[in-house]
Amino acid sequence: MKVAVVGATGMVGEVMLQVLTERNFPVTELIPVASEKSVGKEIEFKGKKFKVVSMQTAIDMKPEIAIFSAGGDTSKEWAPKFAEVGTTVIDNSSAWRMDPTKKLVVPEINASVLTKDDKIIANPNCSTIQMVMTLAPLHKKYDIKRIIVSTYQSITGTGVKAVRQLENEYAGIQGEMAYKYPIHRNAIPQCDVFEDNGYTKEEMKLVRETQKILDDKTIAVTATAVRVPVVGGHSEAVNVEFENDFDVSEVRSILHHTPGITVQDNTDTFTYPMPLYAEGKNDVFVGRIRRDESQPNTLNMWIVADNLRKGAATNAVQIAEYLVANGLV
Ligand code: 11C
Repeated sequence: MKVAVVGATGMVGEVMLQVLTERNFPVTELIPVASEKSVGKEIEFKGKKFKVVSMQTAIDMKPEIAIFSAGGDTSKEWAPKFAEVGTTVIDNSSAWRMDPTKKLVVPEINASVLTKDDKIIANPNCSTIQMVMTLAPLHKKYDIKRIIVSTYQSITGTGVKAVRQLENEYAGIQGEMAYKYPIHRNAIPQCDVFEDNGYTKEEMKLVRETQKILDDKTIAVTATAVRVPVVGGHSEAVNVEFENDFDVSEVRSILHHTPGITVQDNTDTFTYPMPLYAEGKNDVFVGRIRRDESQPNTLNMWIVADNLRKGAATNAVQIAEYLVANGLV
């Protein structure tokens, strides 16, 4: 496969190259793409050096697959141009996710919706992916009515500028701010911009994307997304009310048998997921699984994943793997 990685020099792009290598994705020719100021720079992939090219050069090379991690505006402008030359685009931005003509895919859940005609495929938001990975098998069995989620999100979700802000604050250096407030020793109850309803865009992604991926508009979701000074991954406290009752040990067993999920749940041994240990891993980790004793048919869980891996690069590469395995590219 001739594969273009758009945004190859960014935080997600770098992890993308790692994941493509680790999973031995059949890349016969790598085309790293980045903004004009990075054109000509060299990046390393599988021990070889590759020169970063411009968007137009990459389109002229007609890759079979282009994985985009370059922001919504870039994707809106350039993804259709790749699609026009026959490239299948897997896009990490929010540009196409809620477009009814585009599929929003977490391979373990709904890869079967993909066809050869899907030339722009949307990768969901990181905080949505880890939540639906855990909820999809439970929805199938117990039927979800309502989800209340509070997130504790890694600064890597904002990008390299936020990592620099935290490092500067540790070192006591006054530098460029990614956030309106200090992040060191803080928790900022704002991820992304505010919408008219008083929720942030990140919170509304959890609502809209969950309903689209689980293909069920009746699922009620309410979210509070918070940025914390953590780098390893996003954590989520999820309270989920089902139509039907469940057995907690059966819930644990269902999750234990779900590919892509690791259950870490033992109060005797103080075992539960934490972002420090999720960093660099492809799985979604779940623990603190317990009944909400305040109302019927309701469960509490704590879900953690590396937002740059399963929340972005790994999910995108898994989509590419599905396309190849099923002859869709
Ligand atoms: C964050 N979830 O942690 C965001 C980053 O819609 O793809 C990814 C934004 C997106 O801030």
